[in-house]
Amino acid sequence: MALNVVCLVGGVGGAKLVHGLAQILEPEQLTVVVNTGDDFWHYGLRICPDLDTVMYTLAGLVDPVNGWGLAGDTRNTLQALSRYGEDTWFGLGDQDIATHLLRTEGLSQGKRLTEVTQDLTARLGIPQRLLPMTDTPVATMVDTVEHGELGFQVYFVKMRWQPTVKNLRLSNIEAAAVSPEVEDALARADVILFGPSNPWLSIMPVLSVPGMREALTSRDIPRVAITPIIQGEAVKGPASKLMAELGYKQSAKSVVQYYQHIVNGFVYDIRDTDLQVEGMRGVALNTLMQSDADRASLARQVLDWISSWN
Ligand code: FO1
Repeated sequence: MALNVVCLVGGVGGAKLVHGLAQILEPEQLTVVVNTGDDFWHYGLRICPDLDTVMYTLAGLVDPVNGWGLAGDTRNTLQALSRYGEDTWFGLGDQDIATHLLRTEGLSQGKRLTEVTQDLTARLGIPQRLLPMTDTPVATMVDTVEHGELGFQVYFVKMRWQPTVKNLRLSNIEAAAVSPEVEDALARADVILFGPSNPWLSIMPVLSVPGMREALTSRDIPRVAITPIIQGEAVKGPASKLMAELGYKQSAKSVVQYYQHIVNGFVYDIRDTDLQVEGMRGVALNTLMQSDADRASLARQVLDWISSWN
């Protein structure tokens, strides 16, 4: 039986697992639902960093060092902007700008973000389905001790996630809805995976779309989260620092507890011990994906474990 897998993700960590899944599943078996809380307008362009990170990763075009942006890209446009005296804090590559131009053009023609994304992925030859979590523009706002409320990219990129986070808010989320494409993918899913993305910054926005929790939990199927935390540390990014600031203990166990009412299985790392949580299935795997082979291996082991459930 062909298994339909839906994977919810944010940026770099999630994209790695998606790449692993893409290596072992037929393209029509995989749908990726991506966080759009990080999206923003910059120089008149609509930028969707997490969608682009997953798209470039699946296309084999991603910058292998950063994990986002395009491999071999240049920064001539940014240099020209600095000549005008602009503070070029957001690292837009010249080729990356082509993506933002086409996306912005598509949106200005009245297309939905889902349609624009389908068009971009098709043109890059990506056969898997890549879906934004919603078509409505929403924005993760980060309330900080030092600077008050900041837009996500200002907090994350400009301020290098150094400010102390007090709270997170999703602007315009009340106007958002689950798209027909996400609804359909979830209705046909045999397994839902929550990628090793930041639960608060990347997955929480997805779960906050009105109707999303119901769509995720309406049927009794495996819903499995993969830890982004190994031995209390984030593999990449501010997850661990943020946990402490939001009052959680810095451990994978806090991630399980955060997901407790939405997932029924949890993949923690082999380096962590004693993480079995009552009422939830758990397994320890090597979740540190350092090579393409690691990605495929983790994806295979997660799906093999899930198929052993019944
Ligand atoms: N992340 C950075 O840390 N610095 C950057 O200058 C930067 C530029 C950038 C440009 C396009 C893009 O699609 C992503 C970019 N990112 C950058 C990554 C991105 O902002 C974050 O990784 C995500 O929003 C968090 O998942």
